[in-house]
Amino acid sequence: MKSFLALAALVATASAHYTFPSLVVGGATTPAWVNVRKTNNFNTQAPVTDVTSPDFRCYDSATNPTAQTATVSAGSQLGIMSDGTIYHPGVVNVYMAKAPGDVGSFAGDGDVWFKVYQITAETNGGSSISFPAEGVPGVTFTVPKNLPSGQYLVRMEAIALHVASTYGGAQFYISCGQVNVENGGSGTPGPLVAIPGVYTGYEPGILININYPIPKNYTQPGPAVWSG
Ligand SMILES: *[C@@H]1O[C@H](CO)[C@@H](O)[C@H](O)[C@H]1NC(C)=O
Ligand SMILES: [Cu+2]
Repeated sequence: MKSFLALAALVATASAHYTFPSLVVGGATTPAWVNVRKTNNFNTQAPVTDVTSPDFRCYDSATNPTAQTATVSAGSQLGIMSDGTIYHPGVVNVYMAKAPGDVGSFAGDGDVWFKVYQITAETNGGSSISFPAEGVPGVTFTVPKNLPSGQYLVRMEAIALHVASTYGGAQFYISCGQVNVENGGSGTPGPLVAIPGVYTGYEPGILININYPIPKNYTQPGPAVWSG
C-alpha cells in the first residue's frame, strides 16, 4: 500500500509537468516528436533550471534526436502544443533561428536566435498578477510575414515561476521544432541572441517571487519580439 501511494504521488507529480512534443501546422497537431526534436525529459517531463547549460537550447543532449521538417508559410499561423497543459504559472517565449542549410543538421550555435512571440504576465500596480499562459494546452502565433524563406529551428520556452524566488528556481520547459518557411519576405530578424547566453538567471522576470509582495510590474525576459 505504501509503495502504491508513493507511486501514485510520483505519477501525480510527473503529470503536473509538461513537454512540448508537437507543432500545429495548418490547424492540425503533429504527432509527438515527429517535427519536434525529442527532449531528454520525454519521460520525466522534468524542467531545465540552469540557463547556462548547453541543454538550455533544445534539451536534447541525451536523445540525439532527428526530426522531420514541417512546411509553413510566412504570415500563417503556427502552433506549439504541450502533452497536457502549461500547468504552472509563468510566461512564454518562442524563438527562431535560421539554418544556413538543412535545419536537420543545424545546432543553433551563435547569435542566431530572435524572438517571434511571447506571453507575459499581467500586473495591476501590486494588487494582482496573472499569467495568461497558465493552464493553456499550447500557443499559436503568426510566422512573421517578412521572415525570409528557409529552414528554421523554432524553440518553445515556457518559464514556470511558482518557485522562482531563489536563483535557479525558475523552471524552463523547452523544445525545438523544425520548420521550412515558404513564401517568405525580405525582413531582417533581430535582435539576435545566443541560447544559452540570452539569460543570466538574475533577470527580474526570472528571479522573482510572484506571491509576496505581489509584483507591481513584470519584465519579460529576453529581447523584444520581432514581428516582421
Ligand atoms: C519593475 O520595475 C522596476 C523599475 O523599472 C524594476 O527595477 C524592477 O526590476 C521591475 N520588476 C520586475 C519584476 O520586473
Ligand atoms: Cu512543476
